[in-house]
Amino acid sequence: MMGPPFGATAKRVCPWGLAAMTSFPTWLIEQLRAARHIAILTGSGISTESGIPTFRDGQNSLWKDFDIRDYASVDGYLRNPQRVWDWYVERRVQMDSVEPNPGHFALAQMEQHGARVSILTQNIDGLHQRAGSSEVIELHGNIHRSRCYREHTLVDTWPETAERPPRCPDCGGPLRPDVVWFGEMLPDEALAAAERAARECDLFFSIGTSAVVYPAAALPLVAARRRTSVVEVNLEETPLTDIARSSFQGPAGRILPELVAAAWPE
Ligand code: BJW
Repeated sequence: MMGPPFGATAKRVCPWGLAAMTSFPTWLIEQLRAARHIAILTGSGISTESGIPTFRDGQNSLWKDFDIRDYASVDGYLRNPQRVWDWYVERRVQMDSVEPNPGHFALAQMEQHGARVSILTQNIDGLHQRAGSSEVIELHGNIHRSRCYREHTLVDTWPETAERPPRCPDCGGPLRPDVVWFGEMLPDEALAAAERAARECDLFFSIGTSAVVYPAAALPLVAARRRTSVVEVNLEETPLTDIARSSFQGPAGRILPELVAAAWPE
């Protein structure tokens, strides 16, 4: 599906306090119904209605209380591996205690209408898989796995030992969560698959991400450069809003089920 030329879109921004039901432009409903491949970039904003905090925005965000350099960087880990390990254990327990929300389920439902749906997620919580999405590309890892800091060997669980972090069963090196910190490369295969999806899809969504962390933030631009329509769902404007063909301002857990219902009424 082709959108209007990059940068020359007539924008429809729907401020969230105003309408009880979102109204969607006809072109979007038509493209959703006709799409053969939909690519969807998600960020922490889609999981926040499940009870998981975002990183940067607002009163409940993680980095209001924690310094990113201490927790999401190799330097922070090397300075205090136990502090970082304990923080991730706490977050993993919290992520395991919540459920996918209507936003996750709406994206999983999109698959039931014939299109391939590639979820390109920056989230490490596994909620898309739990909601039933079948193609989930994890760009920043998954909190349910750990790996050896020294040899990168993957360990499928988080061993419970008195020592924190625990030791790698193979080489005795310290374990770390299998997530991507600042300054680290994203997993090659995941990034290549996400870039391919952004290039090849005929409709692209960016949902619940501030769109400031690269290279994930470049994925919508890959799609837009090929004149694929980019649609954003977020509580607020982001650097992507000007590039998106439509930007819907409101909670993903409300807007996405409304969009699916508008495209495929029962
Ligand atoms: C709702 C909502 C609701 C709320 N409904 N919406 C090019 C240019 C500039 C910099 C760089 C560049 N290339 C690389 C860099 C450096 C760096 C980077 O991007 N820095 C920028 C911040 C300046 N990138 C990297 O280091 C990456 N590695 C890399 O590029 O390697 C190559 C390289 C190496 C060395 C040098 C140069 C290149 C790695 C990035 C790893 C990010 N890791 C984290 C932590 C993961 C593990 C963990 O969870 O602990 O990933 S950081 C954090 O940010 C996390 C997230 O996945 C990521 C994105 O955040 P997200 O999800 O967008 O959250 P927020 O809080 O920012 O936004 C939430 C949004 O939701 C808001 O907009 C709300 O409004 C909205 N929202 N409720 C809808 N209900």
